[in-house]
Amino acid sequence: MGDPLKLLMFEHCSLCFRVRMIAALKGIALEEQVVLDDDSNAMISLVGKRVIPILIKEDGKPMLESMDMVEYIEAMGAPLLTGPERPEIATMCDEILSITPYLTMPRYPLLGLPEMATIAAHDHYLVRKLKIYEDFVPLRARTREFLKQLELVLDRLAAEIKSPDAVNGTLSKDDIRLLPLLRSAAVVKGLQYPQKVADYFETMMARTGFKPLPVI
Ligand SMILES: N[C@@H](CCC(=O)N[C@@H](CS)C(=O)NCC(=O)O)C(=O)O
Repeated sequence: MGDPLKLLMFEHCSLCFRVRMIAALKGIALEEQVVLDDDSNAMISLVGKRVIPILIKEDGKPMLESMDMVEYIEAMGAPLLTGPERPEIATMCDEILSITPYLTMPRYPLLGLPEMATIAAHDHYLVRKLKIYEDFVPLRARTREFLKQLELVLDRLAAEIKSPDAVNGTLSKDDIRLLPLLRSAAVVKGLQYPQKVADYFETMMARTGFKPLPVI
């Protein structure tokens, strides 16, 4: 037997949470290593570029692509993601993801997350993101506008949730796509999930054993 699986990750990263989620649901040991945002070398020295998540397999070899990591862990022991996938869920995940970064990115630096535990890492994150996004203060001031857009998608999602235990009734890759996005969006104070989405979010988070992120 080799070393346990190790995940290089950011706490706020929804792609990382896909991997943490499948490992937790399957009871597979996964060592979590949070990378400081300014520690590009931690990533580059392993895979030649700055990217997160990185899974270090039992043989010490790194693996990229979160869904490949999910499939790798899913192949261990009894299958868990046995339910059907529905294209409309993947499409709604894309729609959620087209809105949530405007709400979440300007909030993550305020949450005391371990990837921003030093002022250098915190500011590295800000400098990176402010190259892509509008200044965070005006963005946060537009919270109501983005929440309105998001709530329209969430209302449609609520109508598609078949069970609080699994979006399609039985666990599938759609749950791996969806739950991490709901975990991220839940950092926004004032966002009220429709009842069926709230039930799904709470049930699924409890199943993973992870606490939600702080809310601001
Ligand atoms: N397709 C890849 C995408 C990985 C990705 O885009 N990761 C983002 C973080 S969520 C990243 O590394 N961004 C560069 C950075 O943080 O500097 C996957 O699913 O794992």
